[in-house]
Amino acid sequence: MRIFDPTLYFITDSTGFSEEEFLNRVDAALRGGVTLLQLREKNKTTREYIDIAKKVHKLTLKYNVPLIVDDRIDVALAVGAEGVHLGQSDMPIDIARKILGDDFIIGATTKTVAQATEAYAQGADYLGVGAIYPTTTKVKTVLTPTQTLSDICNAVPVPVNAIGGLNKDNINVLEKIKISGICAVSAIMKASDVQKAAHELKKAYLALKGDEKSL
Ligand code: TZP
Ligand code: MG
Repeated sequence: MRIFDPTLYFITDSTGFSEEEFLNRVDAALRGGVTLLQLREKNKTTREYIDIAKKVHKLTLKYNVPLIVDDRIDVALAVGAEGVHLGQSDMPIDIARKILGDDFIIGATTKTVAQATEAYAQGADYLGVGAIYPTTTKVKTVLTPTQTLSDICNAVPVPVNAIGGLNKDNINVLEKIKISGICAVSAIMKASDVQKAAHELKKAYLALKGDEKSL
């Protein structure tokens, strides 16, 4: 079963935090109501990635939030994570689907309608599209026009999440676009009160979509 709620998709970044502080922040974000969590590590060895993934998975399981591992299907399998997120340079979605089976959540980064329809046809369960705004998070990306985001939403039946520089004060550009949720790194990870930041971002998004009842 691949049931997940993409409403508030928190993507972690451990840069600059001790492990204890990082895990405390992940826990606070979960308390604040994130509905999906991606562990994103770019500079760890495989062993380090597995070690932190196990610890994060313990937390996500406590809140019944699926854990998605960025880039690495081996790490996702090793820790029994619920999913993996694959970019355009990572393992192709159809091959990942063959390896991981039907129960695994597989997400894909796409920046064009062509990439989106291909990822969907190959078995992606959701798409991440952006960057909507410039971001301070370390990532190789370009800005994606909101029109392209909208076109992608209309082109595929799976959930599409907006990503990139999003915070509670700038998501209004997404109001009329048929996204299923938003992704955020810094707005949650670097907040002085992580739990509150997650809660307020979710509240702002649900208000924008006229769905405050879901809070
Ligand atoms: N892909 C496109 S933008 C981005 C990724 C991983 C980073 C988003 O981070 P932030 O801090 O929410 O702008
Ligand atoms: Mg990636």
